Amino acid sequence: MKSVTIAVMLLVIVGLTTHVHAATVAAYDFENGYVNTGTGTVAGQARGGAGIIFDAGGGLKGASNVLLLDGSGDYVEVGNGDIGGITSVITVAAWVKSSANNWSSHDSIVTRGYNWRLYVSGSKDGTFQAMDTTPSGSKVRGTVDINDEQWHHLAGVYDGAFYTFYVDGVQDGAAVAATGPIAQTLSHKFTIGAFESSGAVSKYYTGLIDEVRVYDEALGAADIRALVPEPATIALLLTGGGLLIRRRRRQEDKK
Ligand SMILES: [Ca+2]
Ligand SMILES: [Ca+2]
Repeated sequence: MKSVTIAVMLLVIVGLTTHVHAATVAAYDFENGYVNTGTGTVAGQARGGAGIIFDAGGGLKGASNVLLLDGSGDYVEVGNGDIGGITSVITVAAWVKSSANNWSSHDSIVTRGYNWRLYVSGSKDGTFQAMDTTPSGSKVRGTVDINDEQWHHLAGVYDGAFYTFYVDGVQDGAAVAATGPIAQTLSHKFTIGAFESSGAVSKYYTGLIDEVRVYDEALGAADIRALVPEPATIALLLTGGGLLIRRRRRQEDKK
């Protein structure tokens, strides 16, 4: 019995440390300029005075180079080269830090125009949306204030049946049911920190952005949690896993 318990605990640990299997189509970490370290190869182009600075991190995020956007014409333009094939499911994630965004104008974090977008709306909440999904205009909105000048990890997922939103590795708000394919309008470009549709750029983000990720799969809750390497979270999970195993053993003992 003891060996079974150890084996299950090892599985839990391996599950926590194993990298996500989904294809990371876009990965912009700003450690070597604007290169894409995912499966895609298109480097971003800094526009409007966007720059990269070293940031000491804070909260759950470690220190590293990050994108600095002044809210006045700054963004990173990528285009559609790497991500044209994302048609049915998607995950978009990024770290953000800000206290200065215009929520009513839907300032943008990571977008491909109206094809899909991670942005801010409502009362300072993160929002994720993909177009052409049914019902029309469906989206998921978080409830956590991400406009508090702290680093937050955001992730929006569309799996063909639901939109789900995560803040700092934890699901924020209820999942929203939706179906159908993701829009593929080529004139709406992949951009970081702004929104581009048919050549017109708007909705500039003000603040810091790092570790931008676009996956061509719908990541699950455990995958999202693994993107936020926080010791306390992992300890909590291990405790949870241990409790689960003990409960299961108790149930087995009763049989
Ligand atoms: Ca970085
Ligand atoms: Ca500027």
